[in-house]
Amino acid sequence: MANEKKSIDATVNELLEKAREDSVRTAWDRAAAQQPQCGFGLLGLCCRHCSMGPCNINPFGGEPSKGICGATAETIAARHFLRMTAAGAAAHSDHGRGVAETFMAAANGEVEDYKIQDVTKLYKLAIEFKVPVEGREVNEIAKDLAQIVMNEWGKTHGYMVTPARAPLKRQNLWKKLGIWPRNVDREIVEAMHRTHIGVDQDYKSLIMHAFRVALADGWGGSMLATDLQDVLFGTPTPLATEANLGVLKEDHVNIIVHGHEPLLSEMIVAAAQDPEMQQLAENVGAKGINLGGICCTANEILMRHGIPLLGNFLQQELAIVTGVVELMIVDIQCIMQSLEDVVQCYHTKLITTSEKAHIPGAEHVQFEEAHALEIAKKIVKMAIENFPNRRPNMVLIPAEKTEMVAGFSHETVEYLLGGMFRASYRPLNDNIINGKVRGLAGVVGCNNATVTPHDHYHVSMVKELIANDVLVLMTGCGAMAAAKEGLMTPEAAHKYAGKGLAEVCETVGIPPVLHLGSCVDNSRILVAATAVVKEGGLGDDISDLPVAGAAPEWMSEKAISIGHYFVGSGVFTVFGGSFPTLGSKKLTKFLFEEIEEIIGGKWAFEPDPVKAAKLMIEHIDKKRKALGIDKARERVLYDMAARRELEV
Ligand code: BF8
Ligand code: SF4
Repeated sequence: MANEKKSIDATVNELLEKAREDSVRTAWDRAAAQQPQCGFGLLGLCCRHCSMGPCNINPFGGEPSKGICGATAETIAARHFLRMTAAGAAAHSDHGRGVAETFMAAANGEVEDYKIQDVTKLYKLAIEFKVPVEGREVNEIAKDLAQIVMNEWGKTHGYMVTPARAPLKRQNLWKKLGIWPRNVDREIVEAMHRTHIGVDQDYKSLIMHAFRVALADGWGGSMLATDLQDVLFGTPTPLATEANLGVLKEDHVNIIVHGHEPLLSEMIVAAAQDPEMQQLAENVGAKGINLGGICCTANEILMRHGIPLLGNFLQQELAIVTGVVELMIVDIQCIMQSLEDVVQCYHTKLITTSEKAHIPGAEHVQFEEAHALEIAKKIVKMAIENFPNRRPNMVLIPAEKTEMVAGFSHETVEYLLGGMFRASYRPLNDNIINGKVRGLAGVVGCNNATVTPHDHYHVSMVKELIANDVLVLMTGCGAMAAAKEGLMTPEAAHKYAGKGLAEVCETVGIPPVLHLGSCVDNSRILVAATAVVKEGGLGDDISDLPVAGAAPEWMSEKAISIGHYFVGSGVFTVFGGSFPTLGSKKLTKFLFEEIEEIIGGKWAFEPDPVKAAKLMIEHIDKKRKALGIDKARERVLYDMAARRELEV
């Protein structure tokens, strides 16, 4: 297939051409080699949970209709869905645990390179976890808080604390349904138990437990990861920077951080800015050190330091194909094993750093929080020393780079809307009520080499939403797609947004598409949605709000966990690409229709991004009608039409 079909991002097509010339195989080549993919697997009808299997179910209704143990299509697909949720929740939450452990070490004074930076957020958390704050030193409070917070991963009795941030009505529903999570580890362990042969064999019960697992992630593990990262590294505030591979610099030492944990990338930022390192770079003939990020760790250092975004998931191999990357440092999650093959063709060094994530052939430099900056400097030095090995005839830096604004934490949005001294979501609620803002959408998730052209689905969906006055909140690789397309500048409001949304964005000074951070920061979307509910006038639960969620190019199990906690929070959520339960009609009907009666949110699957956006808008309008604010919007539209007539 021609390269121009692979992505809407010109850097990708240009570098795929170069990859071919350099005899480098990429995810797109391997995706082609995998065709046709197993239909049973695609439909969720393959089970390998015991050694009597693998068992496949005939999706057309003939034989085999059951696994050897008697498991039905519903059971097999639901077990698979639950295991995906558990793996996704584990990935997010184990990241969160790492942050909590570092927070505890920082509070205990055991790690000198990490300090508490957002004391206000620390106090807020302390009060929430009932840690006394009056007249106490910051570190004393932090020590007690760390001790208590760690229990969220594995307390012996009781329930998780942070889901109580949800609107009261939602909390009561979770209690009534018995899905308020107990602790992260327990819910994930129980998911593995339930999905073992011969345990939970009722698809509805499996899906309800999947809610409990997903809520432990979104309202727990991920939420605490975000909060504690903000405490340690600062809560993001808006800043301007650039996105795409054009930010690589030919005359600089280029270092890429790739993965997820800011514990590592924050230290690399500090090390790269160290004057001693800058001097070393000059000594080898470079003008300086240029740092960029791939995947969610990029979003972390973008949000807090304005470090440019190099690219999203499917650009990780291509970044190396530019031939100007001295070193790529990775930690956990979404790191392709193929990177080790790609670096063989260039001078790039690939460094793994996490005890949990090794790649055969890559050099491993174990990251330790107690010596964080020292190790980061060692890695930066390795990059500098590798600069003279660059092969000038292998270099191609694409021209594309796009200006963007990022750094929209829940707190910042509140300040921007209401002002520093009366931070409030009131102006947003008022503009939703008067119809200038039709509703809100969270568009999140990955890239997927089987969903091409890359980035197209994110960008088309988001353009359709903002053109229809829906304010879009984004995270993860989707956010990067929108940033690269130029949708994250205040000017984008005028260019792409509907009149109502554009007016609001221009008044507040925000883009129509807000970057809220990495995938664990989807918790910021939950907090923002709750703040809108609590502000008043738009119902008393998230499920009453004119909001919708989507992941048009998802691939990671984390996306399933995110989608399921969106649905579990009362949000209509539509996925593209493929959907893992389609082989079971009953289960799919349960997730796409019946679940709404139970939980207030529901799933949908629509691979066409514009049609998916229309489904989201339809849902938003349904909620506006139920709230009795649909007329307000019609009036606004009439006014606009009338104005246009006057102008003619
Ligand atoms: O956690 S969006 S490809 S990088 S999984 Fe991975 Fe998907 Fe990107 Fe971030 Ni999220
Ligand atoms: Fe087959 Fe049942 Fe074993 Fe799954 S658990 S592999 S359906 S026998």
